[in-house]
Amino acid sequence: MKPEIVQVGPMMTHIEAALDKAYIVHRLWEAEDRDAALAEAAPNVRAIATATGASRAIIEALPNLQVISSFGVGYDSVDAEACREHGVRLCNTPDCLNDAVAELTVGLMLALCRRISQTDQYVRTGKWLGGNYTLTGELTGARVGILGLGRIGKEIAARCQAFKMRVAYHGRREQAYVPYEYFSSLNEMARAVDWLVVIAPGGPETRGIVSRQVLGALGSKGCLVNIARGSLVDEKALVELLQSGGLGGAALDVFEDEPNVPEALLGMDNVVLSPHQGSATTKTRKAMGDMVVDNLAAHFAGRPLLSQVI
Ligand code: 8YV
Repeated sequence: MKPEIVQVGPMMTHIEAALDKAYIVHRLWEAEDRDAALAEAAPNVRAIATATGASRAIIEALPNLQVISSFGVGYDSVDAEACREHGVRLCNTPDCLNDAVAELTVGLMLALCRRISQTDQYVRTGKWLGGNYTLTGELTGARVGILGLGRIGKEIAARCQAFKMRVAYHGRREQAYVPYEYFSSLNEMARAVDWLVVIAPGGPETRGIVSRQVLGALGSKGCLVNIARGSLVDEKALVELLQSGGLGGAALDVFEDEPNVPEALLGMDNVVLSPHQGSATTKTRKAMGDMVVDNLAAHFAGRPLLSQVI
């Protein structure tokens, strides 16, 4: 008998095909009456596969739930507290996306600093024929502060070093054997750097930590890069400081209310916008999907999970 699982929302084709092979899959979004479908399946369901999180309501609707396999390294959309309370294991898809996310981070920094979107438009619209584009900034020699020197943060740091930038970091604690300057205060780091790169996990603990004060400390020449979660940044303050010139620029892959982006950002020249593309390469998303499937397989075979967070 195949184990029964719930899939909360659509996932990549290769994931769904692999799930169908191994499990009876209840695809909630396809049901006419989602709640009725969930209630009917509930007694036999032992796992959830999801790319869009799992609420307390769904976790508590499944009395025999053992494991949640979540797509993505960040699992802030899964109710971790409810998992702990009900003894549900939670696994994510770390590491396989480190390079893709780090690569896009540096790409966004280059795009902002060297005005790549604007210069592309400059050529396409024939403006070059009328004269050269204005001079831009440069990453070389600039100072970057990384908020969250975890696995992805370290890949970003290494790439920044390759660009001859000076790297510092802030996190809950100083790390041993890390060749970058540590700031115990985010505010002080923001004051000291030209670029602030946000790559700490989302969730209640980090909500709003890139506050108006931190953005103000980064200052009129400073640039913010957010490749983590919109929830870490005070988006209202960000917009206001960009408008007033209190902050130099921003490169944003994530937003508070995706896919909605504050209207005011759309017309700004000192802003680069990206639609949550950090891990969105064919290669990386395939690897993440495989990990969702492999974590479930490990669970049902009684082997250790590949990446257990709870
Ligand atoms: C994905 C991400 O875009 O891994 C993460 O935490 O934010 C991205 O890799 C996201 O998980 C898509 O569901």
